[in-house]
Amino acid sequence: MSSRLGLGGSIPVRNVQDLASSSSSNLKEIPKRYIRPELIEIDEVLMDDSLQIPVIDMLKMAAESSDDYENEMQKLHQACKDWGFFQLINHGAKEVIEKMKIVTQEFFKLPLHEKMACAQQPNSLEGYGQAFVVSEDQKLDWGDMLFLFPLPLSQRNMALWPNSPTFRSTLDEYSSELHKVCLSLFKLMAINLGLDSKTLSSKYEDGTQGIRMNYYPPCFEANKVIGLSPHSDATGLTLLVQANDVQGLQIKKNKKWVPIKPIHDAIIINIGDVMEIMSNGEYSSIEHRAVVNFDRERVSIAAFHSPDLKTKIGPLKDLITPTNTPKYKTIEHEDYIRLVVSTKLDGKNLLDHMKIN
Ligand SMILES: O=C(O)CCC(=O)C(=O)O
Repeated sequence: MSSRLGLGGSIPVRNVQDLASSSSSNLKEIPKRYIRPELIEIDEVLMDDSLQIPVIDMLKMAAESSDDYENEMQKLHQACKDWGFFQLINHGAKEVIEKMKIVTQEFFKLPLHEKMACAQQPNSLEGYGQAFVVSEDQKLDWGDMLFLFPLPLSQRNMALWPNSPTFRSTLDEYSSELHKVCLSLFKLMAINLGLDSKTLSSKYEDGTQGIRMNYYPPCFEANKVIGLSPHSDATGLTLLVQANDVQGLQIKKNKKWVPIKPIHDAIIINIGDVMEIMSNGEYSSIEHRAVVNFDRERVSIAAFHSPDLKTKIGPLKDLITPTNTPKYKTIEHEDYIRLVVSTKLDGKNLLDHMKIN
C-alpha cells in the first residue's frame, strides 16, 4: 500500500475560489457549512507581536568550526523543544522558492475548468480539490488546494500535475531542493538529540514528500470562517512558505493562537507528529491553523516529509534508557497510516492514540 493512497479520498464539494468570486456567484451570504463559531470564538488570539517563533540561521550551522555553530545548534534544539516551529534563513533554496511562489499563484489564476484537469480522484487526496471531506454535513474550510506527491519519484502521478512545462520543472526543482534542506535539518536534529548524524535522515532519503499548495479566497465574513482547521501534521517535518505577503498562519502556544509573521526569504519549519514520536516527546508537534483575510486572497505552499514505508513509527531505540522509557507505542508504518486516517475521521488527536499511559 502506498502511503498516499492509504490516506483515502475526499467527497467533492463546491470549489471555494469559484464560490467566493463575485462575478460567478454574487455571493451575499456565506453558506452555513463554512460558518465556524465553534473554532473562531473559542480561544484567544494574541494581538501584539510580543511572541514570535525563533529564527534559525542555517549558514551558522554549516560547519562545526564556525564560531556561531554551538550557539545556533542550541537555538535549533530549543526551538524544536519549546515551539515545534521556527523560521529558517540562509537555507540555500531562495531562488527556487521565488519561482515556486510564482507558478503556484499562476495555477490558481487559471480558469476553473483548466484547474479541474488536475482534480482529485476518488480514493486519493492527490490533485486539485479540498482537504479531507468525509460526510455531506461536515463543516468546510474556506480554501482549495492542489496536493501533489513529487517523492518518491517512482510514485509521481504526472497526470495530476498542471500541464505547464514551467510549473513542472519548477516543482521538480523545488521538491528536490526542499528535500535536501529537510535532510540537512534531520542531520542537525539527530546531532542535537545525541544520535549518530544519519539516524533520522537515512529514514527520509527514500521517504514520501507531499506538496500542498493552499488557496484561501478573501471572505467578507473572514472572522466567521476558517481557511484550514486546527491540526498538527501527521508527518515528520513540514517546510512551509507563504506565496504572497498576506498573513494567516497561527500556532497554538499556551492555549492562545499566535499569528506568525513570515520573514520574506525564510522557510517556516514545523515538527510533525512522527518527529515528536521518534524523539520520544523531546520535540513537539504543535497545533496550527490558517485564518482568512477580508479582502485579499492568501496562498501558501506546505511540503510534508514522511519516512519510507520500511520505517517503523515509534521512539528511536538509541534514545531509550532506563530513565527515558518509551512514551509512545511502536507500530508498523502502514498501521500508522491507517491510524492517521481513522483519527482524522473521528476528529481525534493522533498522538493520544500513540501515547503510552
Ligand atoms: O496556510 C498555512 O499557512 C498553513 C498550511 C498548513 O498548515 C498545511 O497545509 O497543513
